[in-house]
Amino acid sequence: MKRGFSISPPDKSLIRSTCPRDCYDSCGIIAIKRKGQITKILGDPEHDVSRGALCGKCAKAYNDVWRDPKARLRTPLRRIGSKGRGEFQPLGWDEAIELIAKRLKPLCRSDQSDTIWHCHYTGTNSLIAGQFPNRFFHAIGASEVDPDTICNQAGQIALSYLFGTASEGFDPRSIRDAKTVMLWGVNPSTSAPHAHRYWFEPSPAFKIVIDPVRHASAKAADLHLQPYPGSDAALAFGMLRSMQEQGILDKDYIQENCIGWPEIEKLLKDCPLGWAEAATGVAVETIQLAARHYAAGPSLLWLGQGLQRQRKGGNIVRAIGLLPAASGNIGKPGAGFYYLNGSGRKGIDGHYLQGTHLRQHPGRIVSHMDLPEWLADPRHAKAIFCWNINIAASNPAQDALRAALRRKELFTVVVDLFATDTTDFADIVLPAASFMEFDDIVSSYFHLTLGAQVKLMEPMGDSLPNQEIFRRLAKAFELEDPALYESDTEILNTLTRAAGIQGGFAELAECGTVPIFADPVIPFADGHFPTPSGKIELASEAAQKAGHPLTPLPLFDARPAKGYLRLLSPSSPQLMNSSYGNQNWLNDQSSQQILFIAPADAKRFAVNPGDLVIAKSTNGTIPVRIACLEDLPEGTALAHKSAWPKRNADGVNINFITHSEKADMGESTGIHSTEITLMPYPGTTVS
Ligand SMILES: Nc1nc2c(c(=O)[nH]1)N[C@H]1C(S)=C(S)[C@@H](COP(=O)(O)OP(=O)(O)OC[C@H]3O[C@@H](n4cnc5c(=O)[nH]c(N)nc54)[C@H](O)[C@@H]3O)O[C@H]1N2
Ligand SMILES: Nc1nc2c(c(=O)[nH]1)N[C@H]1C(S)=C(S)[C@@H](COP(=O)(O)OP(=O)(O)OC[C@H]3O[C@@H](n4cnc5c(=O)[nH]c(N)nc54)[C@H](O)[C@@H]3O)O[C@H]1N2
Ligand code: SF4
Ligand SMILES: [Mo]
Repeated sequence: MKRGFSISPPDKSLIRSTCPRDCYDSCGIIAIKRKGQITKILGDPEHDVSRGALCGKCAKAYNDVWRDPKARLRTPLRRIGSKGRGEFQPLGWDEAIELIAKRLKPLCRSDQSDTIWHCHYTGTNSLIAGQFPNRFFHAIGASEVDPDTICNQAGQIALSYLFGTASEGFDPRSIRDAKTVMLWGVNPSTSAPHAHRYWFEPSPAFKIVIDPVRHASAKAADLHLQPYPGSDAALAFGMLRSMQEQGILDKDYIQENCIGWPEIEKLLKDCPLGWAEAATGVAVETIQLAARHYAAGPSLLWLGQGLQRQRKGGNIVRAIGLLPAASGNIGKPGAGFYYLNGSGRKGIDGHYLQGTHLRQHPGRIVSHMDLPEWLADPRHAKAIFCWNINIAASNPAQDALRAALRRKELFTVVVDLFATDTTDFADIVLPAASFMEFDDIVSSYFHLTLGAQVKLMEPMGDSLPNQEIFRRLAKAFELEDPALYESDTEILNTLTRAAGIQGGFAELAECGTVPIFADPVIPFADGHFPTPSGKIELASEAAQKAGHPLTPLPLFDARPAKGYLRLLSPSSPQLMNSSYGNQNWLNDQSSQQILFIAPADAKRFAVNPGDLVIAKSTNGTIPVRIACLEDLPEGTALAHKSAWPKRNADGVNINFITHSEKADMGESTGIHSTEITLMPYPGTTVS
């Protein structure tokens, strides 16, 4: 497994590590160290994904704000101004931990530990820093904001009804056997730049992209289908109907592996291609062509996470999931679908990592979409911890959320690397060490690999890795379970050995990244699916029992009413969610929220590129700067997600107008179904 590189001259050393951002790529990193100091962070030239370069955003930030003592939080802080203003004074760790324990231990003792909330996601996606703190919250019986409801839960549930799991995706290496690759509602050119450049773009397979936005991955495709947002279930049924008409359904595969096909066939009667065109805006011939290429296979299908952040996102993913089943594009080389690749497949035991066994007094679990309401209620919320998350930038319906965070009695603790919009609301801020400052493991959710995150430098100031912070809290809370104090070394070795790396973490660190399987894995090759019936459940009684339709349905959203635009707010190429929102070069460019619209819509609203206008939704209004984009269909607006509101000239970002309406499954976000209208900026004469 060894991969050598020369280390010379003697004052210079190279250290391998892995990028732990919430990103499909999981790039390999090389740190150059001279005289004990990191001088440069680069992409590892020998790494299969990064091939010598990190993405632009990390290449900049890891050599700038992430290592800049002036930008980083270096000591615990205690609030001295009013909530939201970000005025603090420094504290020592002992004092900070004691203040928290003093305030919260009485709640635990008086059976009110479920009024202590914790809210976390993937600010760092490494295994220990990303999951160990759950042990503390399980042990005290805290309530949890259901993490995936901010991101991808609807799709997970939809795919679980069909296939029994959402986390056994295709192995990206199987692209070598694929004749067609179809990307549906995912934009790797932004959200997985290396997968776009080295995996998708150069593939000789026939490439189909289905996305309302003609982004760079769509431009690199052989065929781009540009449906109206929220109409994809109708498109999937249109493609199925076309396969039926062309006689290219895989009836043997359906017969052997699926239950519920007769119910789908009944639905297909009402899905003529003319109807699909009217519902989706995609021409009949294009639907036929896509259906032909996809069904012929072998075909890979990548279902994006953007796709399911829709009002009917669960139904959409479930409907698209019919395609690999009905065309037999599963369980053979070069075929399969992908949404997420879970670390469980690599031998990682999530229950062990998170200490599920510690959960003796389960608190509540509520959706991010309901967070403002819960936080606003003094009976149910007395305290909240936010760690690995920046809710005051990235959650929808900011006005309501911020009003709740401003509540005086809500004791708020925020753990982060930087002074974010969320730390501004904290009573106590705890400084986290960055991924460069401790060892950990990165389990890619695209590639079937594990990567070593290796300590490159000492923690900045007094900052500590998440896991150490929660060990200290456990001690102050006088908790006894040894799992709360397990050392990093022990966990790292347990995890690597469970994944089959016999030399433990040291061996992984030497290699950088290792593939867990020597050859491309073909999921479901044995025809067994972890559903109640063991087959693909095109019709699912489990779904029906949970209050959903028995099968996916050929539904599509109505177009926005006259004068309204559907707002998509996906990943920005320059930000990682809200991370890097404090890079100065970014803020110089985007100090006002940019709203892209189609030229025809600019004409309709009588606005010009560069105009400042007010964008209004049911959740509020913000000033936006108009830009025109030919790549958008009429009636659709695009604004990238999660710039730092406080770095914006107006103190806002797009999430001040996105709504918190839930998708149809998993109480998950339906953020891309927000509708907006445009109004004149006060003092201007836009019509
Ligand atoms: N409008 C709109 N909004 C969206 C979305 C959308 O599509 N549209 N997408 C949503 C999605 S998919 C997601 S995942 C969310 C995520 O949104 P965010 O919560 O903004 O996610 P990140 O920026 O990845 O990380 C959050 C914080 O973790 C911090 N962090 C990094 N490393 C560490 C560490 O080691 N310890 C600690 N304690 N903190 C660390 C970072 O500094 C950062 O402030 O945004 C959601 N918001
Ligand atoms: N640069 C960068 N990379 C990131 C992130 C980031 O913020 N910046 N965030 C990370 C995170 S947390 C996540 S979850 C992933 C998400 O990455 P992706 O899975 O790529 O998801 P998004 O970027 O949210 O949106 C992808 C596409 O979904 C499309 N879409 C929206 N609605 C519909 C619809 O109704 N139908 C169809 N067909 N398409 C639709 C949007 O137009 C967009 O092009 O990216 C990760 N990578
Ligand atoms: S954010 Fe993604 S693309 Fe950028 S360096 Fe990290 S893993 Fe690579
Ligand atoms: Mo996400």
